[in-house]
Amino acid sequence: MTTATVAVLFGGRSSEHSISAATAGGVLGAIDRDRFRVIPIGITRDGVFVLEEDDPGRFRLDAERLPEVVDNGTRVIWPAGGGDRLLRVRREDGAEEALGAVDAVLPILHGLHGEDGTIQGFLDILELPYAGGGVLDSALCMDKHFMKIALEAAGVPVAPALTVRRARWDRAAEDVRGEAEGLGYPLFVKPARAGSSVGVSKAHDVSELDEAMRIAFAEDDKVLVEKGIAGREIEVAMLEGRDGGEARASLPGEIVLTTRDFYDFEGKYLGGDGVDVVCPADLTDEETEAIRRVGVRAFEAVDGRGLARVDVFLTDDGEIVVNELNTMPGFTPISMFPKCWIASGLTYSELITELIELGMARAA
Ligand code: G1L
Repeated sequence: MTTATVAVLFGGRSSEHSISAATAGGVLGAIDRDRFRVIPIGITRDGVFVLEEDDPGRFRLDAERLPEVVDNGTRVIWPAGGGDRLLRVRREDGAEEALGAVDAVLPILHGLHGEDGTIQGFLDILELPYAGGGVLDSALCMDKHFMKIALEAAGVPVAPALTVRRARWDRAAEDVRGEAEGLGYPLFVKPARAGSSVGVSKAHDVSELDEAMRIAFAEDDKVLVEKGIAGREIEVAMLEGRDGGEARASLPGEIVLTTRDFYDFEGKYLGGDGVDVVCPADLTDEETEAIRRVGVRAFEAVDGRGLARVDVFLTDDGEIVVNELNTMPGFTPISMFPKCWIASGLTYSELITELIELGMARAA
């Protein structure tokens, strides 16, 4: 078997720096070492690319301290472009060393410069193959306003919503309150471009709307006010098709809330208290197939590449409404995306292999 060299990129200038580092630790531990030689590249909170040790244990989440990429004095030197794939490192003493030709990059990054299409564009310019979403789907899905436009245009059912810019809220809040009333409470108020439920809250009536807007505007100056859809929260994991074939949908999973009002940041990352991630979800065969079809349509609507998690609501009437797509879903073995593929017959290691191979095949 030939081995490919994979640069694993993690950390970065994001509030989820540590989640990214801990996820990378898990990936370093699970990646198939018979097939891949790994070059771990950390990005500090200041945006410096440093060469990391190839040690999965360094970035464990269960430690007392959250894992963190620190400036160790090394500097990663990216290839020069034009087909050059040689990655190098400059050591603290100024000596430069070749690390090898990179066959694929695995970007495990969130937020700013992570999942917004910018790192993907950087890698496109360097002509380095990479796993996961491309420029367009990443950028589209980063912005809930534009994601919804793409889904609606493709005829994919989404929750009715209005987009409110800060200038309008400051100028004409009363008009916005009226339009919100028209959508009908409860409403979800979300920053357009913050990930992982940060700044999201639920307003049960107009008295709660102003506070929800204040919380959302603290994260972004564009906010979505969305009709709350009563239903089960079902998620389906998408993988790009192989050899030009149709995208593949996993068995759907379900976010089962036990004590929380909705699946917020704390529920997602800070312990499973009040939330269960279940896959496969308890669904009829018809429901399962309908959800998988919606997953494929949503993935195609945003020109999905590599992977995406498609989150939907399943209403009591059996209606499927797409809530959102996430091109950088949680990716520890207990996160929904891997869980769904594990339930569908892949191992965590095989899933990593598949994502890297899809990236390399796309570039070929
Ligand atoms: F494998 C992919 F597609 F490259 C990939 C990369 C990153 C899948 C999922 C993720 N997820 C994350 O990076 C994160 C959610 C852990 C970022 Cl904090």
